Amino acid sequence: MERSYADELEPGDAVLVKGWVHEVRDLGGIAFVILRDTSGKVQVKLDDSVDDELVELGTSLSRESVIAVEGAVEEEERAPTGVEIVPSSIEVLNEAEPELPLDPSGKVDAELPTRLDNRTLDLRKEDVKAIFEIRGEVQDALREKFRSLDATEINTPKIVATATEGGTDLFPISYFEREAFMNQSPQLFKQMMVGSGLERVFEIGPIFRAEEHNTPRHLNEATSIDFESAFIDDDEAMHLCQEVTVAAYERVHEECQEELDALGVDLEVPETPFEYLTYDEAIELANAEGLEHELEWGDDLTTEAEQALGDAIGEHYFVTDWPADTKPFYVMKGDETARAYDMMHPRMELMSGGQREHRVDRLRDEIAAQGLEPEEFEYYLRAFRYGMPPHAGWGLGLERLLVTMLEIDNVREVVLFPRDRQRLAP
Ligand code: AMO
Repeated sequence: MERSYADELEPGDAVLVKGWVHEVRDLGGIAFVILRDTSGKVQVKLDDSVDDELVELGTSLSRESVIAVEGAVEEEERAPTGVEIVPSSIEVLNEAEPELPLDPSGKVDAELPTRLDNRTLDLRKEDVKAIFEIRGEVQDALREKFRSLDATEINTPKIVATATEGGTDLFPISYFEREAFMNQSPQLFKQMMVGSGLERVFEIGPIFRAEEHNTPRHLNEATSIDFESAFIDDDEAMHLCQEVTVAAYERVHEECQEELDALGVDLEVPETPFEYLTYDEAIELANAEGLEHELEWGDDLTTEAEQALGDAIGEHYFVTDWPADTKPFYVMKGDETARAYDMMHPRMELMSGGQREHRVDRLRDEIAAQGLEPEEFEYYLRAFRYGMPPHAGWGLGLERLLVTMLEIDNVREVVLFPRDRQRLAP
């Protein structure tokens, strides 16, 4: 018999359902096994209309064992889903140990490390599962949006020869007889692609950062949504980031109501256009809010400053025209400022990007000015010698997009198996 799911059972059906034992409720004289599958839960009734052997088997099942139940679906007003199954057979496919490391019904809270150590059990909880359903939906929405913008999806190498985002948070690995690194971002490769026949590209993929400290917003392996396009400038790039962000919110708003309910989130699609502040305006506004550590021109925005700005603005916003020294070599620079922009959520930075330096001589000088060896970037610089269009792009953190959208405190919550200073398995 073909398998049926818990959420599609109609009175009168003869069905086979498969899933986990969520709970056994023995009320004496009548008992219920609550079976849970990916679609929901259904009650299996064990009373005197059912074989004694089946009642005995059903009431002795350990929680979270995997079972297959065949039987008849009957209407039952008092059942949570309005129906119940009267079983003709129950087969134990896999028995769970009686002591569970955490409670998948969610009635008893567990600490995050316990949950991450037992992620499969943790993901049986409705709210945790909802996060990853939404994460999948967001990635689908992003791909659809990028494709509607004529961007080609690319996959760039994750084992690389050079750093792109500064040398301190780099993971070295041994690559046969040479030293190599885990990629900090697809930056150099996505730029090379806008000079190829592809012109406009995106990638949703892992980035690796050797962050020394555990924080609720940093991971050592994160997922970056990267975009890069030939023949656009900073304004258009920022506008596209806004559009892509809103497309993700809209999809979740339209398609994920059940998941949002499970998380208790009342999602509002952000209002557009997002506000634009220059860096100068941002530090002035932040200082006016009364910071413990006042910002001086040239400082990066501190967490405290980001919070003050977020409180003052209350919606997504961009910060543009950063001091040249705060930005990497590949961003186009004027005398004092860089044509760089960040997109912020009131809680934290979500995206960084910039108009890129496409003039090879200046790019080489910038690499050297940052204390790096231009020779090591020859593979990248070569692409700029044979026709590189003006271009711009950005990198948006998927985990930060999700935690801000879903009002979650810690980025680890939205990663199946997060990597941080302490955690390398599972
Ligand atoms: P940046 O280093 O600012 O820029 O990264 C872009 C965005 O990626 C996310 N992110 C992270 N999320 C979690 N944990 C981390 N350790 C982490 N590091 C980065 C953030 C951040 O805003 N190449 C440029 C982008 C570009 O210019 O196109 C870059 O990597 O949300």
